[in-house]
Amino acid sequence: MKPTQMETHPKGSHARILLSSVFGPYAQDDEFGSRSINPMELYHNQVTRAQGSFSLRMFHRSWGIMMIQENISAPCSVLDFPTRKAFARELTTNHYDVVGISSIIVNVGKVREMCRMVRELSPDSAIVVGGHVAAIPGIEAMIDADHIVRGEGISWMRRYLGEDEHAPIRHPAIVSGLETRIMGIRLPNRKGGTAATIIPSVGCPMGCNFCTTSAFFGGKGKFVNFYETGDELFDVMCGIEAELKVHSFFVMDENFLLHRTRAMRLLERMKEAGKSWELSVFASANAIRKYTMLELVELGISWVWMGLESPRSSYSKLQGEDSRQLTHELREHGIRVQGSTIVGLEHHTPDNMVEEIESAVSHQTDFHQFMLYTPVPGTPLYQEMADQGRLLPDVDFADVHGQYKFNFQHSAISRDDSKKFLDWAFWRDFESNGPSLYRMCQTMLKGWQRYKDYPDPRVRERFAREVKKLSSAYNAALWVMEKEFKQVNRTVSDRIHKLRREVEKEFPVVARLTAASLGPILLWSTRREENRLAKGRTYEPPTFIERRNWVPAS
Ligand code: B12
Ligand code: SF4
Repeated sequence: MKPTQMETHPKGSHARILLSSVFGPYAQDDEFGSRSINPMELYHNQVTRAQGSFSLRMFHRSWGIMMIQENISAPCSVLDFPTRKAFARELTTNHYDVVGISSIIVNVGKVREMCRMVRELSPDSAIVVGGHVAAIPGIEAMIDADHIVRGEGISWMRRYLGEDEHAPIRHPAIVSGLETRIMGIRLPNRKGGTAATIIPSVGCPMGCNFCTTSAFFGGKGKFVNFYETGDELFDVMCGIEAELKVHSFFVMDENFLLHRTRAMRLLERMKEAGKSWELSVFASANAIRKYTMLELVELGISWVWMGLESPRSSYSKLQGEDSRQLTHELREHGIRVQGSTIVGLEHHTPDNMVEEIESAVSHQTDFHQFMLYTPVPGTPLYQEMADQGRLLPDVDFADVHGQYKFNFQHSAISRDDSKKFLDWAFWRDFESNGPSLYRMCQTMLKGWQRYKDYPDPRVRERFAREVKKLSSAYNAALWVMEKEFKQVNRTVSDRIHKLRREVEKEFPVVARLTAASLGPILLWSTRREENRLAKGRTYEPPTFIERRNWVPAS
């Protein structure tokens, strides 16, 4: 039974819905497609994974199903990060008319198993599968689902339940990161202490040929906007600020700064209302260049995730940009930069790969993500590789995530070497630039020094808020990093020392006191963590169950 065309559920908005992410545990090798190299952690998976106990560890909820739940009026449970047992228990203790499973491509094996479980434990339920997994060609034959949903899911689910698909989008209050830990310490879950996630749109109109999010929501020239204007966005952010008591927002929009009119209207509203917000955004270099540094700073941009593809590659976002200069400038203005570099582009060879990685590392970003060039199902690149017969047969989808080995025949680099280059890139960035936490401290201090007397009180307040951490706990962390990094790279350790002295000059009493009191404890926890990691310690997210419009089954 594999109809994918639209039909309305007979119970409409009275249908009882379960929306689930795929089951864990995630950070281990198993037959369902979990891989130890592919944990459910943003930074440790693809950014700071070579940084040992200095790696930033945290989880992020499955926002797609949270958005869908918030925007339908049917009784609905969201089950996030279940175990197989928890999923089975939920299916058997509550009767569901519809079971929605959200997944990305790597987890297709888990989707298959979950569909099987639904058929066995809740045979009357209709199964709906959505998220990027739906882009796999021939998925209909791989899993036993009733509906496979490609693209935007809120409007699909509203149509399926006979609701108004064009109704305004309500935004759930989402705490961005969970169970953050670094240097062996789990940070306390203080209300308002973590950013809120805001999702203004899905997709990206730039349409780079390898880009899966762009392709999934329509490709070049297309994307789905949930909030068109700065006014709408401002209102949503005010609501979430009040509910979660946050000043900081993780803006989950593939290219937030590209939409200048919306961003500038948001800035106007922030100024009128005296909002001292911090925004972490994804943006391409040419979109960033549409703003002056002061505009970015006043808009509260404090962290930018930016593609830094090789200057020799053909991706339009870097044309004419000197990305090294831009990175430097942003950091000088207190804006943390997370660079993103692709390893194994078409023009890469064993002879130029080292030089290309060195060029990426020389950007001296705060964070650096490296990813293998990967044709992912649903993208133009995948089609191209398939047409050229270059996709490698027998590569499990569970291994197609860009952090392991090529899934295609590269013209010059072997599959095994792709992993070696990728691992080396992470290591080289860590070794020559130091822990990301140290680099962030550098950027924070620069921002504070430049803007502490700025005329706009919103801006002063923001930098003062950030620097509070630097003058206390982060200075203790600098003391530890300086000590521990001596064994890795003495020059970097000396640089950390210099930064610590500068911090202590700005904040002579607090900074010294915290380094002296908290430093030794952090040193102990860092070393303990290093030992645990060496013994194979991994981390898993907790399971969540959240019900909305809920009525117990009769
Ligand atoms: C947050 C995030 C994560 C979080 C975890 C989220 C989670 N709980 O699963 C973390 C950081 C841990 C993570 C990890 C990984 N991620 Co990730 N992640 C994202 C990110 C940045 C945001 C996802 C999001 O919430 N988007 C906003 C929501 C609204 O969109 P959405 O999820 O697509 O949902 C919409 C539709 O897809 C649909 N939909 C979704 N689910 C369902 C369910 C039903 C029933 C229906 C009807 C519809 C539907 O409706 C939603 C609303 O329109 C995306 C990039 C992006 N911009 O989307 C990458 C992304 C999803 N991740 C990706 C990848 C590859 C990974 C990793 C493999 C890491 C890596 N090496 O790159 C790991 C996998 C970890 C694992 N073991 O599973 C890819 C997926 C590629 C693919 N085609 O499958 C993406 C697209 C990034 C990219 N451009 O490459 N990720
Ligand atoms: S600019 Fe970034 S998000 Fe947009 S299509 Fe290119 S890679 Fe994807």
